[in-house]
Amino acid sequence: MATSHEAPADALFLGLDSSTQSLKAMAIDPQANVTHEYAVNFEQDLPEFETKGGCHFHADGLTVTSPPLMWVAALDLLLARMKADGFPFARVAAVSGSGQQHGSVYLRPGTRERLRALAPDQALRDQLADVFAVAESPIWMDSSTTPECRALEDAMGGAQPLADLTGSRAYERFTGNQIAKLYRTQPGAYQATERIALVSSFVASLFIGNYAPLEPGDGAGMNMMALREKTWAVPILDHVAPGLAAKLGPIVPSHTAIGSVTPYFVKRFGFPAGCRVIAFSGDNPCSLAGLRLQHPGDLAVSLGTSDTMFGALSEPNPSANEGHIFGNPIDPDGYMAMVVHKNGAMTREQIRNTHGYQSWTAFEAALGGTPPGNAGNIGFYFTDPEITPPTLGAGYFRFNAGDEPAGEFAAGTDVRAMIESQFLSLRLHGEHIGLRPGMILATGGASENSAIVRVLADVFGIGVYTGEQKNSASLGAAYRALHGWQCAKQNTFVPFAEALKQASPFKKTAEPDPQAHAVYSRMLARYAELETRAVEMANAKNA
Ligand code: XUL
Repeated sequence: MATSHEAPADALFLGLDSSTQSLKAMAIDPQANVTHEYAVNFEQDLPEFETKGGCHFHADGLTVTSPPLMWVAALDLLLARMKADGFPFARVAAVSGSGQQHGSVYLRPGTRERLRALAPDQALRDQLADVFAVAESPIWMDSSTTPECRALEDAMGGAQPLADLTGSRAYERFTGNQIAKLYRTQPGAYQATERIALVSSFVASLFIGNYAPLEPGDGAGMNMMALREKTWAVPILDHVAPGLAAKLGPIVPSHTAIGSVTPYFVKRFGFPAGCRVIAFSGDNPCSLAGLRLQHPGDLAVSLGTSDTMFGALSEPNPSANEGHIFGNPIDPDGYMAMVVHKNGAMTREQIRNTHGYQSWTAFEAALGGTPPGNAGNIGFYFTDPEITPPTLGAGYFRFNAGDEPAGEFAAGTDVRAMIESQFLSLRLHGEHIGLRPGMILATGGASENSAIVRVLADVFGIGVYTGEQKNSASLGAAYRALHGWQCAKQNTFVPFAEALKQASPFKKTAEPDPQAHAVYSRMLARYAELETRAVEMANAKNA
């Protein structure tokens, strides 16, 4: 079988990441080593768009948008910086990209022709300022579409049937609900739209000089794609707005070469004329690629501001109560699932500070000084209303070994209850949607704390690998450029692991203790019951 050796030794594969706050580029060589990195920060580098962290927060407290022209201007600036730095565009064999999920771009009739005929002596922003039917794109932080969400679930027979069909119940940020709101509140703008793109496919459109198709990784974040068939769910489109299918265009497999870079990029920057563009995907799917979660059961646990667990799976089990299932961007027959905890790092810091620990070392010593299972003490720590499990209110709820509410825990008990609770919740809710780990890759700040990683290994009963992989979305986009290029070259699907086999392996940093794991497995049913009570208590605080 042909391998990545077939790429010319000096070939580069370029991955872009158009995220909430910045546009990044990362280039890799055929052995998957990172060779170049660049970034444009929207707020700092493009102050004329007057964003906070790339966003416009509206007065209603719910609506959050970004100007799509800013994303275009960022590409101008990024490529200009790369050129000024002497980046060897002529060596780029393929480009792919990542986009913040759910955000949508509304393009006027004739945009396709404008993209095809871009003048190479002018910036993109000067040529494309008037192609947007909607000047402010709704993005993933928007939560203004609750009426549309309830209407969609009602139309589809409930939240669970919608989840079964699309991979998620209705969520405010998901694009179908945003389109329904646009049609209701600005029907003229909807009618004046020829193509609705996601952030990912919009940036891809700039590169190919044509409307770019969607793929199932990002497409699943719209509440409109039939997850298993990877085609539009026609009854949903009919419900959302008239004439929608024509505005959305097709969905193609993620590894598809969707075109070559348009002459604009060849003439202005020196890309080779045959440089392939591989379908762009969402940032979570691209992170899955960037962390090389290439087999069902490969999971990443990202311990950051929010804690996220996501991974590859072959059998999706969508739930109306937790998580999302998306298409898998590196396996056309597979899926990826994701569980998000809002209360991650801030809660760890809160408990650390409450008990006066001056360092993470002291916090970890306290964790190490208490036994796995915490002598039956269990706590729930919703510093903010939680996403998984969904709560309306916040609060800390502690229970003793007799299942009675306990006001306070001693410091060490509290530290352990909080860490165990964070991981038991990931295990419980991950299992509900089919995430059963064969290996875990821990990333993010807290993955550097070995006592915390040890609890993670014990709760799941498997070894944990660590490998701080910053910018996993742009790296994943670069990997996907290499992978898609291989597939195009061989005219068939090449396993991602085969295309990336030269990438350096991650390091195993924790092995589970079988006895501790047995304690957690016994604890899980009780934990689930107490969680129901804690959620009721949190909701009552909000009532
Ligand atoms: C995923 C989500 C966020 C954005 C961030 O559903 O809303 O992770 O993708 O860019």
